[in-house]
Amino acid sequence: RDEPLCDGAAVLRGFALANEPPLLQAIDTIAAQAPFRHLITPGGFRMSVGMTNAGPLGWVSDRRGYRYDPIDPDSGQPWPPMPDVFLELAGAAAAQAGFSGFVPDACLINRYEPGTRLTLHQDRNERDFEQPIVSVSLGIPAVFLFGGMQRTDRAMRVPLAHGDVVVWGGPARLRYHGVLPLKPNLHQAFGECRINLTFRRAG
Ligand code: MD5
Ligand code: FE
Repeated sequence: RDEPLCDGAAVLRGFALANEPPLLQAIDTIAAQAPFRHLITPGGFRMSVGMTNAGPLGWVSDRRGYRYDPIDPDSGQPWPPMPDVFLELAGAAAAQAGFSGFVPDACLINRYEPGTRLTLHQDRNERDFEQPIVSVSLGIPAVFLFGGMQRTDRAMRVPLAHGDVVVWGGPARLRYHGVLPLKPNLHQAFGECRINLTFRRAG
């Protein structure tokens, strides 16, 4: 069931399926305290992906740059706590892919609606690139772009469906990646959206 994508990256198909109800419930609780919002990039563009966070650190972007912040800038309060079901899922997925002892301190929650995309980028705001990143796809399917170490390297297209978990570590950790514009679709529990949980050890 596990598909190695390349050295350091593995797709665990359906790994999160058994946890669908508690994950959905936890996302609703987090979004009630820290609603999804469209952040502004340092270049002044509004991101089409809606974002919120859970855990000690949250990823934020504004005209000053990208960073992790313990405080939600919209509320002035700490981000909602990381639910146990998140910690357990991320730790179990990382361990299955060969990264035991993964304890994330940040969960970025990305909400994609039809037409929403994420342009090619690298994740490099974290302190320790030896730590893997665990990504959980929920809701309507998406096509993930998995590129190389340079933006212009040819990207693989990886379809990701509800319940799929990807672990990015080792040499895959700093590869360029993105998400193609989401096609209109409907998921019975998540509606017209794709939710991605991105677990990181940021601090
Ligand atoms: C998503 N989110 O589907 C993805 C999942 C983000 C983001 O990219 O920055 O919010 S995480 C995918 C990822 C992370 C780290 C490395 C690699 C992919 N990679 O080497 O391809 O919303
Ligand atoms: Fe990323």
